[in-house]
Amino acid sequence: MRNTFTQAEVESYRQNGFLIVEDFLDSGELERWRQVVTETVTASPQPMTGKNSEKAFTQRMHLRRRDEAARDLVDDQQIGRLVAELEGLDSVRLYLDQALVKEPYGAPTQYHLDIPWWSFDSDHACTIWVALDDATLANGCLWFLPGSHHRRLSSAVDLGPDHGALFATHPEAAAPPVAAPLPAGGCTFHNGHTIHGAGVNMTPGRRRAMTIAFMPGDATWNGTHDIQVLGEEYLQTLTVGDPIDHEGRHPRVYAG
Ligand SMILES: O=C(O)CCC(=O)C(=O)O
Ligand SMILES: [Fe+2]
Repeated sequence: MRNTFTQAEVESYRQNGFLIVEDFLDSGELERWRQVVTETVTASPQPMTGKNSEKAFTQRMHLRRRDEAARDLVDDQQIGRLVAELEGLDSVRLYLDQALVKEPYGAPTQYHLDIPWWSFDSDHACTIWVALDDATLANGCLWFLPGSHHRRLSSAVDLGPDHGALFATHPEAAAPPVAAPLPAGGCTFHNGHTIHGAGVNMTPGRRRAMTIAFMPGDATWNGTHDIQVLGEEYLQTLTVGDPIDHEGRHPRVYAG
C-alpha cells in the first residue's frame, strides 16, 4: 500500500479537490480486499431503505461492523495517515465505510457532493475510493469537477435519474469534468465538497469499489440525522456541537 505522497500530489489534491493514485494496493493486498469486501457484501442483506437507487449500484454500508477482516481494512492507520497528509489534519476519525458495486448495465451515479448528507460540517472531510476491478470509461469510473470543492456547496441531491440536478440549482458550478479511470488496486481520494459522479456501466462485468469516508478527529454533530450512519440510538445521545467520538462506531484512525 502506498504510504506517502509527493509534495506535488498533496498540492494537486488541495487545488483540484481530488487525487488519482494508480498504484495504491499491491497485487496481494488487492486480492485480500477483493475477497473480504466481496464476501462481506454477499453475506449482507439488501438494505430496506437507502438514498441510492439500487439500479445505480449495490450499496452496503458498515462492512467493518459485520466482519472482522473488513474492520482491519477499514481501520488501517496507514490510510488514516494518508488522509491526514492530504487534508493537513493532526487527527482523523472514521465516518463511514461502504462498498459500491456498479452492477452490469447499472445506471449512472448522479453528480453530487458528499458533505451535505453527513452529520458534521467540515472543509476537511475526505473519501478514499478503492477500485477492486478496473474502473473504466465503459463500466462507470468516477468523474470529478476540478476545483469544485472551493465553492463549498451545501446542497444535498438525492441520487436519482436526473444526472444534472445539482446544476439546475447551481448553474454556476457546471464545468468540464475529469474522468478517473483506474486499474484494479488504484484509488482516488476526494474532498467532501468536491462535485463528482460516475457513468453508466455499459459492460457485462461488475465495477466493484470499496469506499471509506473520514472526518477530522474533532468533528462535532451538526444536527443532521444521518440515521444510516450514526443510528437512532447514538443520535439520541447527541446535542448539536457534541463531538462524534464513539470509538466503536467512529474510531480514531490517526493521531499525529
Ligand atoms: O461509486 C460511485 O459510483 C459513486 C461513489 C461516490 O459517490 C463516493 O464514493 O463518494
Ligand atoms: Fe459521493
